[in-house]
Amino acid sequence: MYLDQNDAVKFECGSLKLEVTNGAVEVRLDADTLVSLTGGGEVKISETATDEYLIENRGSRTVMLIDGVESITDTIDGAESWTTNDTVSQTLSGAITLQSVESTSTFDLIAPRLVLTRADGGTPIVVIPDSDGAFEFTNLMPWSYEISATANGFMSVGKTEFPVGGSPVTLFATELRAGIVDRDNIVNIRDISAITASFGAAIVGRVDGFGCIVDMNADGVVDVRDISAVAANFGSMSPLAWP
Ligand SMILES: [Ca+2]
Ligand SMILES: [Ca+2]
Repeated sequence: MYLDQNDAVKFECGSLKLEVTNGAVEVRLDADTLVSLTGGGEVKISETATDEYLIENRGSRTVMLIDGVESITDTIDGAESWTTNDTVSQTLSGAITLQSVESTSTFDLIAPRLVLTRADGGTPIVVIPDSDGAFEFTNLMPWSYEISATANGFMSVGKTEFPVGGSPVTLFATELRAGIVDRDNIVNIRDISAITASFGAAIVGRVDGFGCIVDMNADGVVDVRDISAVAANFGSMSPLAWP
């Protein structure tokens, strides 16, 4: 795979030869490695052994080799050997808010989480947002990912199959909507009824005697703010799409 800004790239997969006549190019030599070459010139990359490459600057202009993870910037002068043992690093950031929750000091009770998974599977990466709702995933390998934002009592928000590539990715800020009271995935009359039954009650831990989450905004009391937050989402189903 390569990203070519000016169609001046030739890439031969079999012999792993890359030639750049000018402009900037990023090329993924294998699934784990991304090399950024910036500047003009003519560059040839050839595989000299398994996971070892020879990069030759054959032009008259300076060519920079940027190693992803350690941010090494090297000027290629003549030829340089290079291996693929480095891991590339990229960041994905964004911010979430929770409907009806004015103070993020209650985040601990509500436990929002961001879960990131490679689109082709693998172990999920879980991040807890900061006290202002901001989150960041670091040291990501450029790949296609899926993300889900979850919080107890709130509908999840998810985004599928989006790329994280050569530059940092910032997702749109998103609000998680209230309504997962009885813990099924649809907001309906049973959820409203459960909150109404606890109206005016002081609640510890957001939950009533039946295990329903009735204090949506985790302020310790069940009142009109909790009911109206859930009623606003009547008929909605979790998960919702990330904007
Ligand atoms: Ca429900
Ligand atoms: Ca409340």
